[in-house]
Amino acid sequence: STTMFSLLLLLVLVPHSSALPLLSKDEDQLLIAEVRYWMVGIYKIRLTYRFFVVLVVKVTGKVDEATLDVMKKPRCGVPEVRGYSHFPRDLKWGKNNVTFRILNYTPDLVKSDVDRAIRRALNVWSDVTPLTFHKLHEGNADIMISFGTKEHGDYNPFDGPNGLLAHAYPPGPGIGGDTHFDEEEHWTKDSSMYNLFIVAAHELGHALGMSHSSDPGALMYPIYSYTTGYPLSEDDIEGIQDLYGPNPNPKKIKPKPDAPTKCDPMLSFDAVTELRGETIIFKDSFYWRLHPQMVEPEQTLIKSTWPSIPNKVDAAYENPEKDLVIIFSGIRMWALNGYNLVEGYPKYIHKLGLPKSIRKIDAAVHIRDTGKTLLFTEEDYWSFDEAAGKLDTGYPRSIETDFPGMDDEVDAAVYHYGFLYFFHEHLQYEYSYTSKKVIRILRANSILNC
Ligand SMILES: [Ca+2]
Ligand SMILES: [Ca+2]
Ligand SMILES: [Ca+2]
Ligand SMILES: [Zn+2]
Ligand SMILES: [Zn+2]
Repeated sequence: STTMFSLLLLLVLVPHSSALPLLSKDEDQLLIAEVRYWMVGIYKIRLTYRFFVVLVVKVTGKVDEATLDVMKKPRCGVPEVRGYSHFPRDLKWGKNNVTFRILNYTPDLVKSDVDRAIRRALNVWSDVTPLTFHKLHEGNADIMISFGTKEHGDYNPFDGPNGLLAHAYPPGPGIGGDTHFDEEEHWTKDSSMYNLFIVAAHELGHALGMSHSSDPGALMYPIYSYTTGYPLSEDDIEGIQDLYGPNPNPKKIKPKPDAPTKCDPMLSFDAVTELRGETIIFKDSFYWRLHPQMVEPEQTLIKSTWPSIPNKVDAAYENPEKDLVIIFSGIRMWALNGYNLVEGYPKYIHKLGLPKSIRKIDAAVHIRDTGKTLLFTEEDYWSFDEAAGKLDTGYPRSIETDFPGMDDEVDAAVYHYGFLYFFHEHLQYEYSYTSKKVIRILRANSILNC
């Protein structure tokens, strides 16, 4: 089983002698507000005039209050033009050639892998800016990189395995730009534990002047997720270019997509399912999680919760009797128990009895009252008997014939107290299972409180 990893990167005020200039009263207020935003109820903060950025990892089965606070997003109707943010007064390096030095190495990786991870992490930022990074082997570099445990020389101790992972100081003299990794973590070059390249790319973003982004697709979003490919999103690129400008010799890069915006009137969904009383809505490489007591749905990368599930989900349904959620992608399916993946998956969808010609399932929904699961494929649907573990005879049948008032195809479906909710493109059809007709048509994203 896989545990859900949420990495919270938190802005904290720490007592410290000042290598960075003191902040004005206004900036102080701004910082305090930002710190409250990230940290409500987590730490008691002693307010002084220094700040730096800490990477915290939390390994829990559930997202808790703290995570919810981190994930607060602007309300609907206030379009989020940009997600990124900088440090107060736009702290940045006043030159384009920045020096770095690796002071020591982790025993978790061979030396050349650490060198490569740091160089790649710096290249991520230099690809889109005029910045160049020159490595020093001795003396004082702008960005001093080191691994340390517990108290490691800056009065901001690490905490043993998990918890704090790393921290970095924004640009400035002395400790400014310095980037520290907790040696008690297990650093990897793959996805098995904390990927040094990904964490370094995020931390070095801070060392260049990037603060956290509210866009869950951004590298600077305060939740870690392992990704392959170029880790910056459009939001990160805009943010860093706002400080340093673009690369005069632009590199060919493919940014990670920004997260879909929930109140986009044309928003459609990939899959919708219940999960123990919550609603999970899949769209592209993200999902929203909506709890009945939550006003704001929270948006997360699929990969950051379930690294082995593909970036695109086709369909999903909950079987409450078995306490399982089945997730479909292409010809494969996965099972979740709560947020944990069930062993023995993925399995082929053809195990359900579907013909080999079916290459994907558009939507799936379990009807609690009948014990049947409906599987929608293009203009047809099938009925799977959960108790018997096989498809019912007489299927497939036409969607248009059996669900009058509905479109002939379905993107996603979910069942609630005798009503079926079909999603197709930007619309949602509320269908009464008992009176066999469409009761009303809504915007698809009204489910996200838009
Ligand atoms: Ca420095
Ligand atoms: Ca730690
Ligand atoms: Ca779908
Ligand atoms: Zn951070
Ligand atoms: Zn440190």
